[in-house]
Amino acid sequence: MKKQLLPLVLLLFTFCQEKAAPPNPVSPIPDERQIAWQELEFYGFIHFNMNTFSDREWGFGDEKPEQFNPTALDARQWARIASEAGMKGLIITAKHHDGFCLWPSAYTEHSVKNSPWRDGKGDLIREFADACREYGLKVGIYYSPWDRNHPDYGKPEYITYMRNQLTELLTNYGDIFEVWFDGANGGTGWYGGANEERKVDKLTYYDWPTTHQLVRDLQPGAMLFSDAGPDVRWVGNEHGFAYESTWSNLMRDSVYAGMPEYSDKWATGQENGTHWVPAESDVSIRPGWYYHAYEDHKVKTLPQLMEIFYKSIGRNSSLLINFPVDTRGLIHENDEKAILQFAAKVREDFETNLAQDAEISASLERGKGYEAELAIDGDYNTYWTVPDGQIESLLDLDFGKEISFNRLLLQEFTPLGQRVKSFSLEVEKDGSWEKIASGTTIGYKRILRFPDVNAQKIRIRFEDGKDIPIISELGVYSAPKLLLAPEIKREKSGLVTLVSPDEGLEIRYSLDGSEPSQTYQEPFPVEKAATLQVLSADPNSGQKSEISRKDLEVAKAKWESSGERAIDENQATYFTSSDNELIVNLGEKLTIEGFTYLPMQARYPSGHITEYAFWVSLDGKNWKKISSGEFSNVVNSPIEQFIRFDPTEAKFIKLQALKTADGNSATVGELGVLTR
Ligand code: FUL
Repeated sequence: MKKQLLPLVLLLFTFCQEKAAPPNPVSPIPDERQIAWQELEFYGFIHFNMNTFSDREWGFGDEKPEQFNPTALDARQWARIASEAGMKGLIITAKHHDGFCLWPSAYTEHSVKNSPWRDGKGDLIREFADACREYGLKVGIYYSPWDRNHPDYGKPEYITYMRNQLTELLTNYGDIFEVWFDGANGGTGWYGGANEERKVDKLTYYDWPTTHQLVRDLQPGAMLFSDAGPDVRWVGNEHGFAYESTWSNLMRDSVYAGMPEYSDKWATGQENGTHWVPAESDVSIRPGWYYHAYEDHKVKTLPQLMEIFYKSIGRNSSLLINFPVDTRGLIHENDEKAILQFAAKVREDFETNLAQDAEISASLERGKGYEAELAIDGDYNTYWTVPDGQIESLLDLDFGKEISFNRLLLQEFTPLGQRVKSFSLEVEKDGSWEKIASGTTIGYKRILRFPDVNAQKIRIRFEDGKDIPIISELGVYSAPKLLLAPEIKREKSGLVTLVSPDEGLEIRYSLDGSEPSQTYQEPFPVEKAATLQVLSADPNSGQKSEISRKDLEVAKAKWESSGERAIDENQATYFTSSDNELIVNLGEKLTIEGFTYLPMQARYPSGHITEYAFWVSLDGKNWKKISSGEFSNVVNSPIEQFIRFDPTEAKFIKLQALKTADGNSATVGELGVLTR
């Protein structure tokens, strides 16, 4: 009888045991506002304003309100796409550097009220806020401190103007979740007709403490963004990449918005940072922040977007992806497709947390209320931790059988501060532990990617930290491979490299237009014209990507020209011709049936050829004109142009620019010939 009672008594004892003492926070710690914001993780930017119509990135300030005229504006379309993509909010450029206001501000004539849009009766911030709320999205405001339109910019009067406008924006449109102050400011501008350069002291001119207090008074829940926070900081680049080690702690008093050394010195955050100012990674889905038709073919690819996801959200940062809304007032079809594919792939990668079915145990436990199980209960607010002083500790998972996985996700309980400085992942192999991946900081969320590994037992080793680890959640996932065709690269010599979209895939190719069957091992030379077909295959599932085809031309190995950068097979470089000609010695006599012209692909295009003549020669002295005409839509769509003509022999070729789009010297991204 006694024997039977003992376990019961013990059980009762454990049950009645008091929760162990909670761990002490490690400062700095986030405030309530920051804790709530942290959960959003992913939200969107809308760059839509005067620049959309002037086709610029930074308007000068001399634009006219009449230019602002979207033909089919629908803020509900933006909100629908953002919410389908899993974004939790949107931030709009209420006023950018050119000073035009998307709302009918009482303090300026330079706004929608003097534009033809909605007969001057429209209020885009109202339409935007209503659409966001309809789709359950939070509403954010970008307001440029720099104003290249305003006559008073640089004087104290302008600060009053800025605060008046902020008061309008933060009073009339309901709750605002983030106010975005751009660090880019001061410089040349129109300034009411003065047309001059106005430098400001970025540290003192705006009297930030007073402006911040105004935002606090009007919108107590809003996060204040700038390079220096105070609530959320810029990640220091516009690629959407946080750092291997990303601290939410920042030496906030050493930093101010727009300081030149910010990116190199401060953007990573600091282990001993004095204030909690987490990072936000901002990036546009196209090269530009604003819409330019000439970037329609440059929307980020799925592999690029996934890289951004893992290097931002996966590295203790929030992610802010920008849509350059087009002149219709809509998110372009290409951008919508890209963001929805991205969202689907993120969902797929994190569909099943394999850790949730595992047996979890810890080398150490703090006591009741802090058990290892709490790291896999799906509740961020409960956590596993250890007794004080035990910084080095282990979490073990046993899946019950061998499983395959390639992602590890960890979350610290940040309300008690960021702690972990290094950790590693080990798997059990024949009774001993083998390290397969490691990381430094964790913070709110850290995701490690590694090649597929099979194991029944894994161990997470917390090696070093500012204090004991406090782990809210842990996830183990098997992300399906990114089954896209490999990228094809070719050098001037003819050497072809195939780049896999993901780890662990097999790549196959063929050179005669047949089904790709040859396994790719290393770069291979292709000197003659050939039809290259490639695909990726997942050896585990047997699934294959679609086939991608590229018609390769004669290699440019023997080609010589003073415009080397136009024949180097590198799309990122270009040649500028002072005499509007490009002559190439092909190094051998070829029968050609046409040529190709790739306009320069750099961010700010110049010298796109719109009218051309094409010449051939056998000796480089006597030239024969073979073709002339126009590259019709090259400004809006600078994709490769194909011109065909009757077969002709050539040892030298000459591309002559008869006209360029902007009158500048002709530029050539790449010149090629067609022999088939
Ligand atoms: C930068 C600005 O200058 C760009 O135009 C854009 O608004 C980006 C988000 O921030 O600093």
